[in-house]
Amino acid sequence: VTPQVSLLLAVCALVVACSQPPGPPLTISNIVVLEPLPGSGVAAAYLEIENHSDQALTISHVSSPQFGRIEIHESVVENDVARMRSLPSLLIGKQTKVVFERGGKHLMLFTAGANVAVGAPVTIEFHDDANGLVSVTTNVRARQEFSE
Ligand SMILES: [Cu+2]
Repeated sequence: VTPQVSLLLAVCALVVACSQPPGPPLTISNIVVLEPLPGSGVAAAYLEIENHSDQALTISHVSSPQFGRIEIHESVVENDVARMRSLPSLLIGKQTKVVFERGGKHLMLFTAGANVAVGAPVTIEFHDDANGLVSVTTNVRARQEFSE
């Protein structure tokens, strides 16, 4: 192999590496789904969602086979009173991570199915406005287990 050929091979390897399809544009991590409040069928979830792409993405809809409806909520303090408001969608800037945590953004999961209990699997599906879908499955956690 001449030096020219090996240089050419090295360049090809670089080009291949760069042209490989990127990973998924959206990833979900550190997801925690807390058991529904007793008798309410309403659960909360916390997570991190990251947009690895070079374009902003909008989460337009969140769903789950185990719940009737999921809303994106944000806790805000107005006149010293903590309130939650529902966000119709969530814009995630390019190369940006959004954290859902206590006292901030969270998912509110309504109308839990009969199988939703501590330890049971729950799948949550995040739909973006570019027809993307990211699905993540985790097990329901006990509230006391997660309290600080
Ligand atoms: Cu809420």
